[in-house]
Amino acid sequence: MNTETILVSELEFRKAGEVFQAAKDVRCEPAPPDETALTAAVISHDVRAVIVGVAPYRGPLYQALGRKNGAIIARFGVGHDSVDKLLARQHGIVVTNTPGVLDISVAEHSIWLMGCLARKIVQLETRFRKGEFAAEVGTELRGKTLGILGFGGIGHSVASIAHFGFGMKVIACSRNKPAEPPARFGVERFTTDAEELFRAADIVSVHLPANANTQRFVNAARLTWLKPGAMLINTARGALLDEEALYNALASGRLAGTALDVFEREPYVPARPDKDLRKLENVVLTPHVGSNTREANRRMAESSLENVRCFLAGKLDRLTRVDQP
Ligand code: 8YV
Repeated sequence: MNTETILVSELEFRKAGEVFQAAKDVRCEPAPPDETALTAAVISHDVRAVIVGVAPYRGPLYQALGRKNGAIIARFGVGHDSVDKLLARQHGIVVTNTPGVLDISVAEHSIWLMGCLARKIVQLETRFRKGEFAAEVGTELRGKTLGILGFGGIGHSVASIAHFGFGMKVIACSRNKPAEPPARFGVERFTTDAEELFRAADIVSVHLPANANTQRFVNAARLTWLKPGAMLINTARGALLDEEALYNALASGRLAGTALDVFEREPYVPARPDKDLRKLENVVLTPHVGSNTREANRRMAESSLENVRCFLAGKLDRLTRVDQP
């Protein structure tokens, strides 16, 4: 029997090469992530399974995979806004993700960003390297209110670390009532009303999924609900935030600081050249690395590969599917 080939987008292949190379029952091949090149590779290798990162797939890939009698797009990661589920269904393609396995990594990154903002680590370090030995007054986290917008697995982990580790008061907001009591994760107040969260928080950390309902959820109007001097962190998706409105809130001094790991356009391109977040001092920026740890990369590789293996074995009930409406 021929060993089935799975195409893995290059960055993800590099992140967990040891997992993909160790697979013996399937042959994992790195492939370029952009849609045109990946589509060409799907056709030339005649594959029905791809493992992909966050690059967007809008059309040709589905047609190419749809030529097979059943195919799978397996996300290496949890967010699946980059995959068009409607198109996938129309072409008989299953879409899966890897929930849970990266929660701790993204949560820890959110916490490090919060620490950088609270103690102005980046400004201090930048000046230090320029030869200045100049202090900045920071803020303690203990007793401050952290608003967690979006209370899934990552939000749960951030809440636990912030409350049980730093003694923060945590308020969490989600459209859905949580399955487990929020107090178990250190949440003092749970609400379905985002305005309540924005008005109460000293720091807001965004953990919503990106979809049609959450597009630019953090917009100019909602930013005005924040207390003067509040801080905002986004490690979820750039699409959740209006970057121009955020720039204005920071430049006017209304917000004390922001830390972003995700952007409306990646690699980052400012919303407008005169609204470049990189020009502001009170901003900490990282290049979408929240989940990028050795541990989470390995788990995402194993989990995405497991989805593909189950798909190929016809065990569809074992998949973490996200293509259903
Ligand atoms: C990427 C992410 O999947 O899980 C997500 O939704 O945004 C990331 O973890 C990962 O970086 C792809 O390599």
